[in-house]
Amino acid sequence: AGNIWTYKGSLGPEHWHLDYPHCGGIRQSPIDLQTRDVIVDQTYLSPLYFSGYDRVSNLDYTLENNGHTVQVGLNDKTMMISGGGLGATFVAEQFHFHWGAVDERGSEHSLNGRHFPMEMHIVHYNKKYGNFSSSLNKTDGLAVLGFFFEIGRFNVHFEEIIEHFGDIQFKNQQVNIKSIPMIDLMPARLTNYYRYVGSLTTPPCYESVIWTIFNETIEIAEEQLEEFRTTIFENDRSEGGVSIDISDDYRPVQCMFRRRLYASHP
Ligand code: SG7
Ligand code: ZN
Repeated sequence: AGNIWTYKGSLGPEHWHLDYPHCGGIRQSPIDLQTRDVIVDQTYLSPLYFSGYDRVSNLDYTLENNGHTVQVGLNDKTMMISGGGLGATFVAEQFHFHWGAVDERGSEHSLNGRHFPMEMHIVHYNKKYGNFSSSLNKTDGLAVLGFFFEIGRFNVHFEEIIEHFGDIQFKNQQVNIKSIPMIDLMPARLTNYYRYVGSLTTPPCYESVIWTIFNETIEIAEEQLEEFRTTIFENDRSEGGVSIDISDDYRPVQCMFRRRLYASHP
């Protein structure tokens, strides 16, 4: 099996399953969140409990261009989530983004068929497996929190990330940045969310993710989104020549098959 994949062309999402068989499974992500079909369970889907999300951490964050996304590594493992029907404690490992070349697309999940210009994923691993890589392929290994973005006011908190994009323009570049309280990067109201079981949205597409997608969006200015679109490239600096931007790094929505979508709110 090869170990390269892309979002376009002959190594694109329609072909991932050839080298990564899990990508052809029946619990894949992302999905279209159809609010008509949700099962509302306000007792089970209580508000999540966030621990350490309101503090700066002792260690810097690691901002990285991995050729598929902009990723921020959370180096001290002090942020955790529990409750909200997760059934375990999950430790925050990293967060990253999926964005479009234009405002009409970019998010991986959609809400009643509507896509958003960007989506952020905070990836957590199940504390009982001890670390991220041991959790990757376990049924209850990962919990990812998803947030949609909408174009709006300038977001000072995300600017603390965006202002370093000049140092990670090319694949495999990374830079340490000052930690930011995670709560500052999230919407104010976190009580309303959708829940379903799914997968990693990139190869190897392991079906190991409990997905939580929040109803409230994050505001970001068009000019800030433009920085994602125009300054982050999928190629190595050494390749020279024309640079290809990472925009449209989203997987198309997958079939629900027999799964159910749950919501914490009517
Ligand atoms: C992004 O999405 C990266 C990946 C991540 C993948 O491409 O952030 O992270 C690493 C470490 O390469 O894969 C295993 C993993 O976290 C898929 O994550 S997602 O399902 O939340 N989109
Ligand atoms: Zn993601």
